[in-house]
Amino acid sequence: MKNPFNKKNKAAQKLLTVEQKISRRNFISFGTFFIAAGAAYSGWRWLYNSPGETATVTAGARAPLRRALNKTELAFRRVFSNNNLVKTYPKELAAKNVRHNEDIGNEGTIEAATWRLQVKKHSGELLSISIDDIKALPKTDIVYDFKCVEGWDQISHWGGVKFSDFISHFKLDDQVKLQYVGLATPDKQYYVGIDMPSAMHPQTLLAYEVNEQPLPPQHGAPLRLIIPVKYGIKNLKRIGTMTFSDNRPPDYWAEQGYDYYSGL
Ligand SMILES: Nc1nc2c(c(=O)[nH]1)N[C@H]1C(S)=C(S)[C@@H](COP(=O)(O)O)O[C@H]1N2
Ligand SMILES: [Mo]
Repeated sequence: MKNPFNKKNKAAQKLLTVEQKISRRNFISFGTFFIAAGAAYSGWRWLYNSPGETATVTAGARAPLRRALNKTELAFRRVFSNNNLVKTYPKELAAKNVRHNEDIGNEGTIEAATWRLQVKKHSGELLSISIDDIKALPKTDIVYDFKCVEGWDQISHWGGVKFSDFISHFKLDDQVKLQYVGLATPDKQYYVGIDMPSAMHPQTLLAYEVNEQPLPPQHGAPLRLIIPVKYGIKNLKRIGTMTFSDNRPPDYWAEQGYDYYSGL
């Protein structure tokens, strides 16, 4: 029998070159892996040791992370258009048991009959609007995939008045020339700031229904924000006040380090 490792054996030589190739490839891929892992680790160390941002309306994030978030916001805002609609679904696909998340500023129940939406114009002038005033406006429904930053999503069905219809009905057109709208719960425990283009997006609703039924307390009765172009954190439940400004309004989760824009 021939010695397969005999150098004069051509087949054996081929075999050896294949094995050499494999071992060279192994060396390269492991090497690349260790270099990449090392780079990832030092990148993480760099981020971890970098200073926190100066607390303003956003706080709690490492400065380089906040810079990156602000850059992605600019990129998002450049491509944002009110003609880009979030995907919608037939209502049969909407969840029957709508998931319920956190309730900061939305604990217990409040009396819808005495509740008022307090709209504070930039001039300081106040409007006080009842839920019946809002329900008298044309109703819009939307069935879309609601997304929470915590990693769950659910197709759900909401009904209410389009934010833009609300604005024109209550003659707030001069207010929406400002850059932001601020919303807060009546007790001011939860609050969000929304850039005006997103607020005026045609799918943004002041919602008072879920699955064609009045909103139950845990979903923000009597009125909540449904803003499909944003993550769940911006969809404030139990709206108490609305303000308009050119500065970013305070935002509960942005103060905890989350992205201010939180766009989808
Ligand atoms: N007032 C108030 N609104 C809120 C919250 C909150 O804690 N308080 N949580 C937000 C978050 S993180 C999510 S995901 C949605 C959840 O809405 P749901 O309970 O109707 O599913 O509400 C948003 N609106
Ligand atoms: Mo959320």
